[in-house]
Amino acid sequence: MNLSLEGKTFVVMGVANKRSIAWGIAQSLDAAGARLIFTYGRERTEKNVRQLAETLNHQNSLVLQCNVESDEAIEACFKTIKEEVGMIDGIAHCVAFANTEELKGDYTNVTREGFLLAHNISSYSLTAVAKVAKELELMPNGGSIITLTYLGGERVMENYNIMGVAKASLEASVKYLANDLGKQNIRVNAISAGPIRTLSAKGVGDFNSVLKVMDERAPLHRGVSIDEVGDTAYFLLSDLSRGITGENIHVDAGYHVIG
Ligand code: N5H
Repeated sequence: MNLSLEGKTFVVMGVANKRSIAWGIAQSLDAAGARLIFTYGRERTEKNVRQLAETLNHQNSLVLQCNVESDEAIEACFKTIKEEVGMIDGIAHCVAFANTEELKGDYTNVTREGFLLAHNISSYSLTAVAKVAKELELMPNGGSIITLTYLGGERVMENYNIMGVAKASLEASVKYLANDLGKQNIRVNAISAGPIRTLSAKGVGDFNSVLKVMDERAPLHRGVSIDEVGDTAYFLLSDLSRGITGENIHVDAGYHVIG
């Protein structure tokens, strides 16, 4: 089995800065020889993404805006990708959002608007992207799609609240999408990452204590890094994982097996 990703192209959605899990994924794919296309949501992250992309082995990455709240924007973005590169081999979907004020206290504080917003950006966006990739026949030779989730989608984790419910929806979508896209030999999987200090974790009051619990209780007695998630993404996006779809792999130092 060839470990190289040379000659393969992947779309990485959701790099915000050098701490982003998406950036860990990009670095692993780049080290394996892949060509990358980056998409960002907010205008203000474009410069960051371009600067980071310049540090990769593979130069001239395509960097495009993709507002995942809009079907038209997603379609336009992936049409541009098709025009520029013809076909791709996979997508890393690393996008989520919920209102900060709904990520603390009681889950029942969530509003209808906040509930829909979190589901729209954090869950439906995966389905919307998979749908467009299928319709545009972007992966004619088969492919692999991955998304990021967290243990709070499977069980109650303090403060995760609406994001937990959105991740549960995302994880269920992975299974239904795996079943649909399997006909085109496109695999769909999730990585459930342990807590990592990313932009998304910013503003989380007691993040230090969440990390401390990893050191104390996770089977490996430590936290995980973006490059560890990146290497699992590399595996899932490569042919090494060709028999795996609809799966959720925990890259969390084993924390999910602890009661
Ligand atoms: C149990 C926890 C702690 C509670 C933290 C929840 C984090 C949820 C993730 C969402 C995506 C964070 C989020 O949307 C924050 C925004 O309200 C405010 N931030 C922003 O607007 C920044 C600037 C932008 C760029 O952020 C986004 N998302 O676009 C979970 C943690 C132990 C693990 C964790 C941090 C999980 C996770 O899903 O990220």
